[in-house]
Amino acid sequence: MNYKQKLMMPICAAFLLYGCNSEDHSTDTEKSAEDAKPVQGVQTEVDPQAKAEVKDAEGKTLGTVNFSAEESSVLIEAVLEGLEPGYHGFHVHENASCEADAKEGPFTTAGGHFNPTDENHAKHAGDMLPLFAKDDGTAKYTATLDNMTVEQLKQEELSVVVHANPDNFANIPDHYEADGEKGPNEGTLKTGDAGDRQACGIVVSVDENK
Ligand SMILES: [Cu+2]
Repeated sequence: MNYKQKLMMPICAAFLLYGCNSEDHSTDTEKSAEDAKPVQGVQTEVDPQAKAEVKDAEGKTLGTVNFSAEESSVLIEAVLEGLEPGYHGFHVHENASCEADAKEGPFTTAGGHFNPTDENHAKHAGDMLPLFAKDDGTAKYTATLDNMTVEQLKQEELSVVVHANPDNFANIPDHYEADGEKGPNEGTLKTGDAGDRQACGIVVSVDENK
């Protein structure tokens, strides 16, 4: 018996009724209680100045994305659920419109990436770090970016889009070639090949909605 085990003995005696396995403190009960918890949005220390409630094409709310100013950067925090596990392209798009039944496909009314300076992907103001969903479909996200400002998010009538596929950030080296063209093609320079739009939320200024 090592020192740690000796130390645990009296503690185990005290907790005899409840069992004592120091490595199994996350019980099934705790886990199912967590699963049952509805998405409450993002709890942040700083109140966000802008936010987006993200819904899928069936109109189900997947969670909230919060934006707050952090010195000259934007702090982005999100808690989402109901996603396909893995990486998803995640951007601020140029229109405040999230139509699930849009003619061109769900959420195509959101338009392209927010890109006021006419750059290629991944230098758009609206390009964000990818979203990663765990096997249970939940994603907890924190990032700071300085390619856009909270003022733009509040004033420019924008939306947040979660894509079906990962974002390649147009990182297609010249040793890749398609149709005689080396590197990223026009579509890749616009979208990062992140694919269909699975969820969307209109960015609203929090001050105006209090
Ligand atoms: Cu996008």
